[in-house]
Amino acid sequence: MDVRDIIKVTVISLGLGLGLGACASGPSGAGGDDDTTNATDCSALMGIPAGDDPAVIDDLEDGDEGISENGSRVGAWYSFNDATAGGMQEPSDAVDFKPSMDSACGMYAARTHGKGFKEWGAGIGLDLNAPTPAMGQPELRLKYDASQYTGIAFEAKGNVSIRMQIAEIATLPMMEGGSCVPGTMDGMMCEDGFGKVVALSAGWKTYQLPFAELKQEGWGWPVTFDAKTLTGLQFSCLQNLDFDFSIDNVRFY
Ligand SMILES: [Ca+2]
Repeated sequence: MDVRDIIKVTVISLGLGLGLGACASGPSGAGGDDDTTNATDCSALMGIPAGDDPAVIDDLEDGDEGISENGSRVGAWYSFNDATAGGMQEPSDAVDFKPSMDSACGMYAARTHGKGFKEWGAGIGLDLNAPTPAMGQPELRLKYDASQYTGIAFEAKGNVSIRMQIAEIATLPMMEGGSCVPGTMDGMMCEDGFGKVVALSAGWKTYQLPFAELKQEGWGWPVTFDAKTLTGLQFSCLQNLDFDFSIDNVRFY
């Protein structure tokens, strides 16, 4: 942690302590970073506690793996990867997801880093409607109606490009609660959700992705995007990368 970070942390702490917009240093910033012109405007994001805004999916500020329990959503963050032998990802997909203390605004964000994945890569995701199943029942991902919204917004930073992808009933395998029958050939796979690639940078930036701009990649069953049947979101990077990226303030807009 250099001096600038210590100053930042102090500003954040003061901002939180006083109930003011934390890290609201404004577009001019104090650090002289290259990204200040597109820097995240925390003053706009910190004014409304996540629990009071039905559009906020999660700001990570409760420090746990569960998303914000508002907007009738219930689910958790998780890590995933292509399971290459020797691949390393933190947080591991074998344990409950843990937020990191390096945030766009506030205290916590969802960070993942790792290397050694050679098939298709790794990432982190969250479910929008996955209630804890009753004893003995399978864990299913249920649909969430987001048709009142235009798209997904979030803050992110990192050393790679990531693809934000939406899971919906039509791309979710049947065994997980979807309607997709997994095939074995190209063009007949499940989980080819609608998404878009964005290039990240070293400083936090705000990304806003309208549903209308999202596309499937083409290796799975072609389906129709239906904002009434979303099951989750994923943020992933490709294979053969030494990756480190963070996501915060995931929200509908
Ligand atoms: Ca946060």
